[in-house]
Amino acid sequence: MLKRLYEEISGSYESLDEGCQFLNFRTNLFTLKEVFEMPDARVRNEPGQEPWYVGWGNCHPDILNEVRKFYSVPEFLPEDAEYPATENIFFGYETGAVMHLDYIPRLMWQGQVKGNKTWFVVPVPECEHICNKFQYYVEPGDVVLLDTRLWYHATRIPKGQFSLTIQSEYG
Ligand SMILES: O=C(O)CCC(=O)C(=O)O
Ligand SMILES: [Fe+2]
Repeated sequence: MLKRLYEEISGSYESLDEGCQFLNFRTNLFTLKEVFEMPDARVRNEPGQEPWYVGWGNCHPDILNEVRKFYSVPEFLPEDAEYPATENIFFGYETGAVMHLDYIPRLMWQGQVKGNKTWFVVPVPECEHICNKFQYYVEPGDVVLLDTRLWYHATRIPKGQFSLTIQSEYG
């Protein structure tokens, strides 16, 4: 469905050149178009294929509207919170996100839609004397709230599993 939306809605791929970030982590695919055009066997992570894992900002208003028909933002977020007009999608197999900090203006929430994932969380050096690293495992339906600006984070998906996540900000 996502592939069809990006192919049919004009200007959608271009939105990624205009401030909406594409993250390829360890994957050798450098644009969303390349992701949607990879061979079927690799899409399904068949034996012998190289696993892929990517994320991007879904900030084209028409595509965001379509995708939001399938979920709503977590109901327990503060009623007076400010939300950006974009959400991020992360999906793929196995490798997950490399360890990083986010440079974002607000706090983030992330809903696990499909598959399971382990998060590895590490404090910034300023907090190492009292903060400990930790990890946790999420399943479909779990929502993560983590200040990803203050905690380094990486993710890993169990071998052979596909993970799909919706992530955005509130503040
Ligand atoms: O879901 C992932 O694999 C990484 C997500 C992430 O980096 C984030 O939400 O800031
Ligand atoms: Fe992040």
